[in-house]
Amino acid sequence: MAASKKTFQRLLVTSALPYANGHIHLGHIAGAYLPADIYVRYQRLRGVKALYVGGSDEHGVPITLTALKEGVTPKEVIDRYHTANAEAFQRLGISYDIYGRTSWPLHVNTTQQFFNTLNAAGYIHTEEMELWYSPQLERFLPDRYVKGVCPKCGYTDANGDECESCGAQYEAHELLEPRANIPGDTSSPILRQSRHWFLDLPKFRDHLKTWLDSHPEWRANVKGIAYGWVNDLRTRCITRDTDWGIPIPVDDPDVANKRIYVWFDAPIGYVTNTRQWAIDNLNDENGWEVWWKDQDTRLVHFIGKDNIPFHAVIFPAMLMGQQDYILADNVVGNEYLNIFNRRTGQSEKGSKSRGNMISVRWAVDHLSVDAIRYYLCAIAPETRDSDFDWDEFMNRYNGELCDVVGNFVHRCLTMTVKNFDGCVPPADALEENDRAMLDAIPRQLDAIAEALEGFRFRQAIERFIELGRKANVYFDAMKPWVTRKTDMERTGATLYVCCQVVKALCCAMAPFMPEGAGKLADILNITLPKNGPDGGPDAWQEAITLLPVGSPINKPEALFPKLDKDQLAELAEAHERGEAT
Ligand code: B3M
Ligand code: ZN
Repeated sequence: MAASKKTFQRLLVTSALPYANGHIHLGHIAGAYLPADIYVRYQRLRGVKALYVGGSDEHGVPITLTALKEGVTPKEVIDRYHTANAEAFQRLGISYDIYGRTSWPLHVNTTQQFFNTLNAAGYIHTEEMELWYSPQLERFLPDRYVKGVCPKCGYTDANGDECESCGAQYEAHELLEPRANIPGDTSSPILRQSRHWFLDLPKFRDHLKTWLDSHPEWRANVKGIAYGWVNDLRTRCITRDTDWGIPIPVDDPDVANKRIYVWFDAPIGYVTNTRQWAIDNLNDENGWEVWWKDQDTRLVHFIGKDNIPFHAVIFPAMLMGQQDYILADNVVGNEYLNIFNRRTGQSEKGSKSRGNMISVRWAVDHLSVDAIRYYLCAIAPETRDSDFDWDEFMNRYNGELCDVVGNFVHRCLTMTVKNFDGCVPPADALEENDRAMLDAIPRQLDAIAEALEGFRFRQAIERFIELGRKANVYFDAMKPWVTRKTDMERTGATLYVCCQVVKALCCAMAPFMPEGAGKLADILNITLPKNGPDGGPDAWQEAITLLPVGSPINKPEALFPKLDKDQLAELAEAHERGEAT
């Protein structure tokens, strides 16, 4: 039910563009990045023409506020964190085809084209509005520059026009007890008139509804939020009083100290980055168009839940207004990964001020990439929030990936190398048990594929482990270490079957644990195809073709080294001391 009904020629996957104002952390990864990467790696293995686009979001108040608080320029902030985050993603094996930047000059062009097309078609108009203004700094206080008490729920750290606590949106003047959120500004904000550009979202109501109705297979959280918005569409301000952002491309004296709102330009970054990818890789300025305008392209966005309205309502409306763009076939919205505090025994939100976040750069310095990816996929916050918990990390990684899969692979390959001269043994003596195990391989791979196609990543990785469990049951029942003493033919048949399972495990683990898969492929002397955006052979099909008798097997090394208790305790304590950010 979850997979698309239509068949497509190519697949375009995006992950939300994180603000380049801080280090990417495991909460981000579990939501929008790892699932997308697993999905793309799987599709590439299947030979699908797939392009995975990401990048930094470099505009908006999150950037300028960080710059202000750190006493540096916005440019310094984005350069620092863009570089750091691109590297962190790469170290974690997030396999973008391009990791772009919304500060690229090309992005000004794409964004202004979007704006102009919408404007020419009558979807943009201006309105006068009352906004908070600092008399001391003589500047407007957009978005998070002003804080106050939420008029709906009383939350005391609410933003100028929306409350992060209850989700309410309101007019600036409704905010209670406003105060400037700028170091050194002690004046009381006042309301002042400013003219802004608005996107006429209600004009897209019918089109949005029809499109949402055509996707009953989407996750419930995404549909719920999207329908909520579509049933209550309002015009939306798409400019701000700031000098950091993309200039408004109209001839009007009022645009001078205003820029396009970050949430207008950010999703257009997906298009810009595709354009840049085509220029860099195809040397073709128009090479991007097929990815965004051909009805045979399947577009899938991976995001965290706070980004759902932008990807399931506003950006689609902006695309509809361009006339010739495709719309997303799925918007995979994830819940949050919280942190389990071992001292209090409570789950808590990851937050900068608490210092409880675990950055990717710290994590990859201290843990193996496959261990991180395994655990985060196993607890992915798909339908509800989940907790990062160090004890669970160790138990699941050691108990599942190491003990079930790693151990089976090691036992099988060590015995094969020792007893059969490093070659896949002859299979002359296959019996019913052996055939049943061989038959289970394609069924289990199908089950993994079915879960992945349906964006159920937790289930997919469970089914992968299940193949390992079945293999262990088989191995223990056949007792090759016993039969070895009396019946080499029987032992050979058992290990022949086990080698086939190992080959299937190698392919099936590749989307989740690419490092382990690479090592195992080397041991088995097989190559997993490195398919790119042009597609290629279907390695998933290839995975169920049997390794021929006599194929060479190298001496195995441990794929997934176990974590020990002391090591884990040290990491958990460093995390508690706030050293993992
Ligand atoms: N930068 C918000 C975030 O990082 C925003 C996403 C943009 S996606 C086009 O969650
Ligand atoms: Zn509120």
